[in-house]
Amino acid sequence: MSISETWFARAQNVMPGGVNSPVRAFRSVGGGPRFIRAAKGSKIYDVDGNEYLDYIGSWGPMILGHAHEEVEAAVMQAVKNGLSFGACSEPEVRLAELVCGNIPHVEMIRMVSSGTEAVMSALRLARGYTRRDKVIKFAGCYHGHSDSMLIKAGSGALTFGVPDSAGVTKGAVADTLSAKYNDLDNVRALFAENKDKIACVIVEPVAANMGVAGPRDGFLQGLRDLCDANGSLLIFDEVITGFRLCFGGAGQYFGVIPDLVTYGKIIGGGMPVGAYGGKKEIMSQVSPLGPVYQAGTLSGNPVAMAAGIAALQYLLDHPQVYDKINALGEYMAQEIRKRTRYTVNQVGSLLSLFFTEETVGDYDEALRSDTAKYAAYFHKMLEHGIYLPPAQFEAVFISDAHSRADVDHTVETIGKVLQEIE
Ligand code: KE4
Repeated sequence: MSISETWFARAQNVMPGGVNSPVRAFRSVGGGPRFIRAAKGSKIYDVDGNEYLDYIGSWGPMILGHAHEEVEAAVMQAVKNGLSFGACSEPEVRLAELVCGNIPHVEMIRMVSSGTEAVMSALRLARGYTRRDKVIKFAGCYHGHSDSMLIKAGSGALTFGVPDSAGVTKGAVADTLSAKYNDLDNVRALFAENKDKIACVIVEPVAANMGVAGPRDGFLQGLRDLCDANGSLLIFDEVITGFRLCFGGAGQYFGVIPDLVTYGKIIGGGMPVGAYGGKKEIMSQVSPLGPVYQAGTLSGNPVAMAAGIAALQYLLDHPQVYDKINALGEYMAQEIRKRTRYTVNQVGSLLSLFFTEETVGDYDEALRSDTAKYAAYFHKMLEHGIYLPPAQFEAVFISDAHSRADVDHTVETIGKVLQEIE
């Protein structure tokens, strides 16, 4: 038995599925997860001493690579002053000023501790601000595990949401409507069917939880126009795209300005941080200033803030990081396309290889992928020391620590592996 297997056996005795987040259990690709003991740059190291070239980067936070000196130094320094005060502190103001001072459409921000918490709070704020109940999300987009977001994909555009998890009540999803990504007509129909009842549309401006599927030309602007025409708010869930496509995220990258944004991952530099923000007029509705309640013991935690400040400051001081990782993403996608007939979607430093030859622009199309083939591909790549997402419907994340040589080695291996599994 490998040491990872030994640890996984122990883990399953005391944690559901042996994990603290389902995707880590390798259930959609089979086999047992690797227990990771350390990471540095673009590499991770498991408890059996294996080295892997890592394309998960903790699912997005590690845009600068693992164990970045400046982020680690900032955390070590902050720790010396104590771990948590439950009181106001300078670091939370500094991180808020870094975001609001550099992203014009975020005039005010509230820190929380995860992307889920950011989305849950932003939805409550949109409902409180508009005094409307219904929200529109898109099939295949994931916005964390708050009840109202766990509805069956494609649960019928004109009917109530259907729970997609045990324990989520019909009532909890009754006001959640599911639309088709990249389909403005579908959204238009929802607005027509629910006149003056829709508080907001929440969207991943680049879908990355069905695998990567970018917005088709005009889609995001179309959502902006529909929200304006109907007095609804547009929420960009930028937990993945925020500070990744460019510092200003999808709003800046595509030139479509949301009313609210949610953040996670990169904003915490690898520590547990989420946030939601937007126009001051809307954010002023949040407690204690306004009637929309939201709170959190570890919100604005000074050690987590120190990591976020260091990561975002580095990105502001080194904008060339974006040129590099976005160019590497484009290069990797085009090199993979030379080696397969399967579909490769890429936006910036995010990409996915789908095991289908058809286009993938929405969830139904993503579901045409051959997930068994993906599983075989995943394990062969793992054997070659390349750690990809253990599920077809996730994204590859490229970091500033990845080199052109890393990508060349990866695409050559992909070429070989695809031949082996065909
Ligand atoms: P967290 O609560 O996991 O911090 O964020 C939830 C979330 C919200 N919005 C988007 C667009 C997200 O992608 C996520 C979480 N992303 C997944 C990766 N697909 C996290 C990995 C996991 O669940 O373990």
